[in-house]
Amino acid sequence: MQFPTIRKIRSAVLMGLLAVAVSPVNAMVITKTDSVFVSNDNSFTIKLFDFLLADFGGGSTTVSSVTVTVDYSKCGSGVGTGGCTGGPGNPFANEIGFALRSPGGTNVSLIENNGDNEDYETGNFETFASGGSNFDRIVTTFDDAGAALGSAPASGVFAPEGSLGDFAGESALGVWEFFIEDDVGLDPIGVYSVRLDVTVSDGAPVPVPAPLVLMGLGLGLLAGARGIRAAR
Ligand SMILES: [Ca+2]
Ligand SMILES: [Ca+2]
Ligand SMILES: [Ca+2]
Repeated sequence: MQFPTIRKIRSAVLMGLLAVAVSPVNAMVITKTDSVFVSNDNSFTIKLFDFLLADFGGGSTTVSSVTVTVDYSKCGSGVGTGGCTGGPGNPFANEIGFALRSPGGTNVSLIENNGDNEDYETGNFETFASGGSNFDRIVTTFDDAGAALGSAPASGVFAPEGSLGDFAGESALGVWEFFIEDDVGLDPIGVYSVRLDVTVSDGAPVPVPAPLVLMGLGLGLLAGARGIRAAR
């Protein structure tokens, strides 16, 4: 029997290292949905999402990313549990404010307005313009990787005004607050559901205990030796 060449040994060591590098990241997504209809007109609502220790299955509680999906209508006349009611008119989408606050107290604006309650928002401007007609059952997912927000509500995946990445590294455990506002009288907003998807993760490949690293190297060497035998 021949000893493995230097090249075979080198590839065997690389295989061992690869076995370490592909160890999976310990990540999971926790989803909470509030489907209680609320309407606001010159008022606001705060929806609470309680993330309990049991939700994490004994895994990490550290936030790596967050997305928020909102099903809503902004109406030029009335709003009900099924959508806009009455004639279209101008729904004044510039009145909308959406923001998310983490259990740690970090605020991220999703849609900005420039009036009334500003405790949860971080800017003093209006995301959307006035004009158009009923924005009926708009379903928007806010995701930092989404498209740029336009000047009017639209269904799809959009990046929020603030960065949901601001929550990364915080604890997901506790009460998240979702802020919904319509800041001028007439032309109400109706919200049908709010869904939070919070991904928690250890943030890096799970550390592999030393014996497993050695085992990976050993298996790599074995495979290398087999390779030599097969080649002969
Ligand atoms: Ca406001
Ligand atoms: Ca504001
Ligand atoms: Ca209004």
